[in-house]
Amino acid sequence: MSGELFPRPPRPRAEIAPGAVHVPDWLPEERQRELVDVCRDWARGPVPIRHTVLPNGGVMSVQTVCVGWHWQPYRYTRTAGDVNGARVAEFPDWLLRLGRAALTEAYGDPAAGAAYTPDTALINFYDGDARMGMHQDKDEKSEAPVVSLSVGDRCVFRFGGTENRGRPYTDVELSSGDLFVFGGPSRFAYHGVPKVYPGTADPATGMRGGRLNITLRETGLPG
Ligand code: MD3
Ligand code: FE
Repeated sequence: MSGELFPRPPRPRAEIAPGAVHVPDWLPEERQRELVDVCRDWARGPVPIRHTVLPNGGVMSVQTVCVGWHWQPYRYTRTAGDVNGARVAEFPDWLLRLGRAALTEAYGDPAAGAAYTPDTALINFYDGDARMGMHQDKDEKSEAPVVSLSVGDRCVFRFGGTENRGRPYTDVELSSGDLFVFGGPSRFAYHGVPKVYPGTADPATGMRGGRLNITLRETGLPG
């Protein structure tokens, strides 16, 4: 069996703000399935996936596992002192190449792709009730773009300005296989995920429910 009962029409690529490029359906289904498999492995360890605890005592509804460097608010470390103390999994070479290909595709600029050296991946898992509030990502000491890959359930991605978390913002629906790159003036924009649509994933991706988002980043930290 292949194909979908209700195929969705192709969506055009869009630059929603300077440096913020959405490339719908970039990842083929087979590559999505491979990503789901490897994320499932990383979720088991060496540092198991967890709900990140914020300094104010709040607990994120999203579950996160990291590769290359471990992120906790508001720093990157090699070991996960807030989980089990283990060293995070190595950032694999195939993921570096995937990040370069993503940047080349989004910006149409092979030189920008070749210069990109992401050294950490944050893998977020959203069940039906998980959300991510509006925030900036500024724990990285590099201004290099962030590459985002979505797999599984569709969501509303909310993109705002760089000054504050309020309006105006642009809402974009992200679907399984979509690529989004945030560079240049968009790198430090506020953004969030106010809604996930449960049950909208194609089971062929290997997701049994929920949404995965993989972001690739340059930490700017030494080796
Ligand atoms: C814009 N993740 O992990 S991906 C995050 O879908 C995060 O899990 C969301 O926000 C998610 O920090 C959104 C899109 C995204 C990721 C990083 C960005 C947009 C960004 C960094 C700067 C600007
Ligand atoms: Fe973010």
